Amino acid sequence: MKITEIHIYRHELPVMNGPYKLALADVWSLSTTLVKLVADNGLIGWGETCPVGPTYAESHADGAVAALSVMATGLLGTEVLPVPLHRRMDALLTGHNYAKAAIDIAAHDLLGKHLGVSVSDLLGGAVTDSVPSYYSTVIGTPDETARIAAEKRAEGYPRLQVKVGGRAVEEDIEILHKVWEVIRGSGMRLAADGNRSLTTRDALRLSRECLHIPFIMEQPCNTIEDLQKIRPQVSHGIYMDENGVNLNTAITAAGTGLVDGFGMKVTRIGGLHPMRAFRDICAARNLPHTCDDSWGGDIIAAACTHIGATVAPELLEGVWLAEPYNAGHYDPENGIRIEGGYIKRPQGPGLGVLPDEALFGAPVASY
Ligand code: 0XW
Ligand code: MG
Repeated sequence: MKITEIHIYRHELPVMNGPYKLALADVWSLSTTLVKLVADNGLIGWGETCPVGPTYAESHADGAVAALSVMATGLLGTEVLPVPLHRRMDALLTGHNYAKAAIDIAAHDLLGKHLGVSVSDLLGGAVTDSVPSYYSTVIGTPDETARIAAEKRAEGYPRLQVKVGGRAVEEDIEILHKVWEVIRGSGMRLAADGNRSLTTRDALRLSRECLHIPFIMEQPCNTIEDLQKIRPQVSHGIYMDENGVNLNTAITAAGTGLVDGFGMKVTRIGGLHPMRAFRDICAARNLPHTCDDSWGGDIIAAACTHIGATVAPELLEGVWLAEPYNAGHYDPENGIRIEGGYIKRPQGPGLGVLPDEALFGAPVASY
């Protein structure tokens, strides 16, 4: 099965009850990029990539379209199989994992449809049909964040990620104390995500002044060197998120014991094929991790859910979806939803999601 057509679409995803407020960015609306691959047997596969604004990571919406356009012509005629496809993409363009991921996801969708199996089967096999999610708060006041924590605990979320940073560390410390009062004893796991924003000075204070609260420090500071600096001084576990830009950085972080786990994004690492290798490296070192993406609709949500369903349950920290912030679904019937803190694994071949193409309008580019 070979690629015969590539169509690229742009679609706007306004943030419901926005903004989504991170330490270093407020986002009101996200521009997602969708890829439709058509194969020589007439089958269609969908992929998606949606950076959460231009400052979260080294990725942005226009960059995705540009990178896809650089590769598109050279991908026509390529076998729809992950290994030759990634080799070809790497021969056409260095880096730009987040754009390659959209092609990778569409290829997995196509291949699953072709073979009559789900994407999780392609990735080695699902071990659950009910995939845990987690709730991520926005940067907010201590009382408001504690109220959300109580609400999400009651809804059944097994994990909460509290955003910290971008303000006085005293406020973050207060938030973690208040949230812990609300969730202690419930079994709900807790992460404090600095999204690269804390100085090492403040990260050390956050850990020291919350000694009794068992949270994970997720990407507290900006660089790997910062993480190396605080690592021997903090008593909390550290997860790497934004610094894990490819398999190479993930292998080093896991292999040198720099981190205790990862927040991982399917698109940042280049798609489901490298994500599968990442999953297995983490399993070899007994390291927990998430299977997320930074934003997106039903296509990216299905991709994250399928890979999440294949992770050893004791190592899966959850699959985060932008679904609670999205106004609707691409697939009104089989759209991916979080219910009671868990996501049903999509059924059917491929991703198990069939987008209503009319939503996306005309392609911005076709090859
Ligand atoms: C909570 N997320 C998975 C969604 C936003 O893109 C930020 C991200 C994170 O953990 O950094
Ligand atoms: Mg994070």
